[in-house]
Amino acid sequence: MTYRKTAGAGAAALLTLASLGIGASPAAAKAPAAAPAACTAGSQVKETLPNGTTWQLCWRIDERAGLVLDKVSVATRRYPEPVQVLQSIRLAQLNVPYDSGETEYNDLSDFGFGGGDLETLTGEDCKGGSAREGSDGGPQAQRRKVLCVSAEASGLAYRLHSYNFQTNAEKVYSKQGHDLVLRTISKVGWYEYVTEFRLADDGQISARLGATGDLSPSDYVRADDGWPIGKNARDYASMHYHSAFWRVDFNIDGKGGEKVEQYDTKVDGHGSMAAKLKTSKKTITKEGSFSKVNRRWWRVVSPTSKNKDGHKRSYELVTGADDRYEAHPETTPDVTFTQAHTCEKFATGNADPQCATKKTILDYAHDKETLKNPVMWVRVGFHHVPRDEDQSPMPLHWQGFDLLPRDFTEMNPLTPADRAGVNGQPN
Ligand SMILES: [Cu+2]
Repeated sequence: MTYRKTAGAGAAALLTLASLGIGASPAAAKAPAAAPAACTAGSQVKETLPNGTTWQLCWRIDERAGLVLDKVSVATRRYPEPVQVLQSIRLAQLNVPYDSGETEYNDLSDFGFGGGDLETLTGEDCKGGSAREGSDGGPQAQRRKVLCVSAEASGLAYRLHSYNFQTNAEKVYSKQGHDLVLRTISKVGWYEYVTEFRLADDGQISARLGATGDLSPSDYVRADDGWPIGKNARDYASMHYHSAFWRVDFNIDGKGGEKVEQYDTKVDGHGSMAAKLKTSKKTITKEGSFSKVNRRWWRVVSPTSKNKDGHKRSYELVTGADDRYEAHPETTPDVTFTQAHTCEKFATGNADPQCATKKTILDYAHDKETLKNPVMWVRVGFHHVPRDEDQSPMPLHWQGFDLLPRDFTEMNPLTPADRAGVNGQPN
């Protein structure tokens, strides 16, 4: 994976959460006085990471979609006033077709990540973290310990060896970063899926899905569609896809009404030394699906909320490793933007009677409605070719994406006090 920060963090030691105030009572009382509305349908998480960044959100379990985060806001030591980022973020489908063409599942809409399929945390599931109790989202709404909240080291956050030519003063700035991690585990058939959101102390949000458990014992196939697992050339475990979708609804600074922008950079002649590259912006005003070409990226930008430099606040979609499943039209585009409608809950296999003719994101976008409150549907695929090491249990394999703050604050929110004047071209 090409996670900017989280890839290297997997093996990093958990911090002792007691030292962070996580796990005790609502001990993040050091956090700045908070604003966002109380959690109506779920429970609150509000935690301050060692560098002073406080994330606050509501969480709940949807019977189908599993872990849902609502009203996600961030405050930092430098910018202590909490500012909302997301209205909600959740998985929106997991499509699993087998290469044999004989089997296909939609794990969210056919089975669901909540209810009875949601695992109670045990063993080392949440070692070093705090296991939170909440409703499992099933018909009985059983209250169980299902959410793990932890702070994990994310590696070097920044490093600068500065030198002042006037005073000859030198100084090294070096800081370790941390993520607030929210994690649930759902057992669907033989697989166990880890739903994870990582909220970094520099404002980045990462969504990812991990798969572990066991290879399905019933999905052994002819040699052409599988990989030999076990002795010699006897058992072939089926190759298959995991195409995951997430539904992301921004609400930047609680103002809503975000705009979607797409940026492309193309070679445009030559300068005296190197090629000239020209970057152009296209505002996406109507519903539609889009895919990456070289250097293309998207951002969701507030038309009204600005940072202290007068720049519009936004978050950028950063995608990494991805296998596209082009055999379905709905699992082909990288991202789809649609106007928010409450009955449009899943990227595919949508069964809400309120939008009976709208089964997939392509149906949602078909009438090219004007985007007034855009919802972003992100697809990330993984073609799983089983290997001997997948048993047993199978090591976690991950897929996901990052949301990167772009001009959300006028400087790095982790800027140390004596770098505060470094903003714009130095004299
Ligand atoms: Cu798999």
